Amino acid sequence: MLTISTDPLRKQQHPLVRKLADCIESNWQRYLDLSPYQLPAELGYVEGRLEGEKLTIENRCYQTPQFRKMHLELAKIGKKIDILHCVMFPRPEYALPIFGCDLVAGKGNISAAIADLSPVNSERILPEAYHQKLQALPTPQFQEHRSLPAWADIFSEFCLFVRPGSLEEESQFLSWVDSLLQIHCSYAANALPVATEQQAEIIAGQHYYCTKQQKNDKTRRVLEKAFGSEWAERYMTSVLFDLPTSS
Ligand code: BLA
Repeated sequence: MLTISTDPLRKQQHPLVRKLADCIESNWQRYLDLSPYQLPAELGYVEGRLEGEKLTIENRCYQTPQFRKMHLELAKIGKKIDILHCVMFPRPEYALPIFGCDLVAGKGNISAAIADLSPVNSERILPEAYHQKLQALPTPQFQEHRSLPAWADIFSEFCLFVRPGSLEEESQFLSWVDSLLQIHCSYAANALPVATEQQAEIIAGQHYYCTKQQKNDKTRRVLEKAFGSEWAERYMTSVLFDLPTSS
């Protein structure tokens, strides 16, 4: 078993970022058989400067028999902003949705908290087992829901995109993500591979997902300002949302 050690950046981050990172990793450890995943050289840990502030990015990346890449990224911009980004990309042999989560925490408040299990089959529907379990969960209650930008047609009907406004709402977001991960990781651990003919459809669905995520200007702008546009393009297409290839 691969043991996950705690990293230094996490200790300095917003409590919800820290708790969410711990929650993600403990679900991964509990349900899945992790091995390391090699990110492109020199992109594991990066530092840049953004408007006089230091931007630090720390990546953790694993793979399992069912997932080609499980990526957890923590970023910090000076003392101002803490970011958690996480995506679990299934291997094309498995008809599984993509788990994705992004949390952007400002000094006093959290400006964006989003989590989803996004279907990538041509019908764009989740497996029935997911549907049943997600529907049975208590609906989380938030004062402020945020509306999705135009590129975000990849998300499921269960996508949660909110601005948590209190500790109570923060812990509701955390437990919602914990439930998504329990449903997803326990199902994936027992999933069977699909027929070879179905893999092209899964690859196409993951391509579509990545292409859309690469259109997130807010993420791109942060990276461009700190590292330049070429670097940002390379990072978004090779670390954050690289396209799957057939195995
Ligand atoms: C929004 N993402 C944002 C915002 C920033 C980042 C600064 C704006 C916050 C706000 O509007 O309040 C920045 N996110 C980053 C950076 C990284 C990152 C720099 O991950 C990485 C280094 N984004 C994802 C994933 C999802 C996602 C996996 O990476 C969803 C599953 C969604 N982020 C997402 C969405 C928005 C966002 C939908 C709002 C975009 C908008 O309103 O235009």
